Amino acid sequence: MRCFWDERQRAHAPTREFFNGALHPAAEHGGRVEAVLAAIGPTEAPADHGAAPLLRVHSAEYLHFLQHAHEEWRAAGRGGDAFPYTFPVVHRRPLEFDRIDAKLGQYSYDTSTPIGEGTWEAVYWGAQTALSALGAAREDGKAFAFCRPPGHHAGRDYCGGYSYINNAAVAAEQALADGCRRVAILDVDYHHGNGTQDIFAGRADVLFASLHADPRTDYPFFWGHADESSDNILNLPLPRGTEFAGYDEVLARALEWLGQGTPELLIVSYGADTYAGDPISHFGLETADYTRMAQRIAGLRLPTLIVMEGGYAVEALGDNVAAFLAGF
Ligand code: OKP
Ligand code: ZN
Repeated sequence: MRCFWDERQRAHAPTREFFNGALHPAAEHGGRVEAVLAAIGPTEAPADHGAAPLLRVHSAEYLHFLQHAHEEWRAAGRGGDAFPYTFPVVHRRPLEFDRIDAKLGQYSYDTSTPIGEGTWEAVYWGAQTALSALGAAREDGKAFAFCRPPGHHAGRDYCGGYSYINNAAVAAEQALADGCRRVAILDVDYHHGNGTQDIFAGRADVLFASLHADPRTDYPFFWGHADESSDNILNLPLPRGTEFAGYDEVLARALEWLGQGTPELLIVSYGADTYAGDPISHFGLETADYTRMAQRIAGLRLPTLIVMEGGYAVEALGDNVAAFLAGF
C-alpha cells in the first residue's frame, strides 16, 4: 500500500500537556514518528494542494489564528508552547480580540493541545499528506496517510485533543468536491471523533460511524454518547476493558450501517490507542487484532483512505500500524 508522510510534520513538538492539575509529558510526541516510519517502509511526500482544501472544513479566522498564534504568544513575552486558560463555555460568539490569551480560549476547548512554533507547519503538511493519500486511494483502491498530530477532535473553528486540522474531514470534503457522491467515515480511534461529528452533523453526503470509549468515563466526555446518533451519525460507545471479540461485533454493525448508506469512498480514522498497552486508554486489543479489524473493514469493498489518528504505546505502535495495513 502506498504510504504518505511529510517530514515537516515533525515541526510540531509539544513537550507538555495539562491535566489532573499538573503538567505531564506530552503523549503525542515525536517518538511516535520513528515508531511508525520504521514499520511502514518507504513513504511518499505529498504535493502542496494549497489552503483551499483546508478552507472547505475550517474557518479562515481559525486558520489565521493557528498560523499566527505562536508568534503572538512570543510577542506577548511568553516562552514555550502557547496554552489557553479561559474558555467561552457560555455563548461563544465571534468576538474579535487582540490579546492572545483570549484568542487561545476562543479557538480551543482543552489544555491538551498546545500551539508551538512549528505547529502550523506540521498541521498544514499533515493535511496535504491526507490529500495526496486520497488521490492514491482513489487510483489504487487504498492508501495510508501518516498524519500527526491527529485531527479528529478538531472542528470547523477549534482545536482540542491534540488535533488542529481535521485531516479526515479535509480529505472527505476534497473527495466530494472531486465528484464523489457520498463518503463514509469510520472512526476506530479509542476516543470519540467529536470534531469530525460536529463538522458533518446533518449532512446527507457524509456518514460518520465511531466506535470509542464511553464518554461517560473517557475523554472527550461531552460528545460521543449513543443518543447523539442521527440520520448520518452512528455513535457506538464501548466500556473500558473492551477486547477484540466484543469490539468486532460492534464493528460489524457499524460497517453494515455504513454500507447501507451506499458510500463511494471510505475514510478510516485509525487510532492504535485501542491497544491493550496504550498509556492513556483502556481497551484490550492486541497487535494481531488490528489485522482482523482491517480485514473486516476491507469487506466493505470500497476505495479506502486510512488516516492516522492516535496511538501512544510507542514500543508497539509500529507493529500495530503495520498489522492494520497488512489486513487491507
Ligand atoms: C487524542 B486522540 C490524558 C488527558 C488528555 C487528551 C486525549 C486526546 C486523544 N489523560 N486527554 O484521539 O488519540
Ligand atoms: Zn485517541
